[in-house]
Amino acid sequence: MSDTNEYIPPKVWTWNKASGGRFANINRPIAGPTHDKDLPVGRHPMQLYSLGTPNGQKVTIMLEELLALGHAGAEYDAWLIRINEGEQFSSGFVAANPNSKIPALVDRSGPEPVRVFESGAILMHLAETFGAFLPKSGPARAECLSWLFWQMGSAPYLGGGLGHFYAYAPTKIGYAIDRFAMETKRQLDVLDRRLAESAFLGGADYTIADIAVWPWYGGLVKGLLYGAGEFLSVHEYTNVVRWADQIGARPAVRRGRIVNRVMGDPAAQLRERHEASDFDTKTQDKLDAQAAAKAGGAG
Ligand SMILES: N[C@@H](CCC(=O)N[C@@H](CS)C(=O)NCC(=O)O)C(=O)O
Repeated sequence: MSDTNEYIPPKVWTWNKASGGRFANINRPIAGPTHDKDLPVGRHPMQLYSLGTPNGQKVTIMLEELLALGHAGAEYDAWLIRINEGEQFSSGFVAANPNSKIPALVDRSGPEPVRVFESGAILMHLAETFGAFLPKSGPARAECLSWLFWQMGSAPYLGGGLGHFYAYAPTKIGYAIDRFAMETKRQLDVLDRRLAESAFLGGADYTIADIAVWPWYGGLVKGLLYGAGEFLSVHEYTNVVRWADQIGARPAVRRGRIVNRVMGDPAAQLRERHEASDFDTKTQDKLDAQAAAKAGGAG
């Protein structure tokens, strides 16, 4: 039986701006800046340009973990990049990340600013700079890096595959959803088996591998991604759930995961972070209350 909606690819693909779906307005087949605008620079050594998505959360969690260990050099300004408004295509952002995706870090601790893009590279840069959350050598380092790069290669199937076709695509395509649900469940099983034999992904210690994987797969098993928890029977991955809860309870993770967030509970949104005290005074619920009090006072 032939599908009347079947897509027959043309000989040469051309850009159809009306392809629809969430994010259609920012997708384009070319790189480079769309407009001239410099990035802001704050006073701290680390300047982060990001958004509180799973990829962004990895870096803010890492920075908060480093600060919790007492590394003052990890003090940071976290500037908000609204990707749905195309801010990743400014000339300043493209200079920090030619791939126009959050997160992008500019390390200003040395004589010249150093740009670092790709969240895995940023985690490694910070881990090596501060000598933390990455074993220095041997099998433990190899295991940590293996799981770090596993995340980099695997999460696009979860986000760009399952998440896109299950939650965002303008039509539900059974073939695509089935394909990526199968792969996502296989990945969850990979993690579940590893976490049955080991406390953390790299071994006995918490490392950048956990920091990279947690926002994606920890979020998924806690039912926080794409409304797909029941669909994927995530409760079956009991070792991943145990690990996700353990990491989610860490104070630095509780701070890092709300930085640059613009959606959800206003109490869990710290849209920009410039000082440690911002967690107490500048979450969105507090800013809204201040604005309401001011408006009430003025009226
Ligand atoms: N492999 C990249 C992925 C980064 C990424 O996909 N970022 C998304 C948000 S989570 C983004 O900036 N999208 C904007 C766009 O595609 O224009 C990393 O790990 O840093």
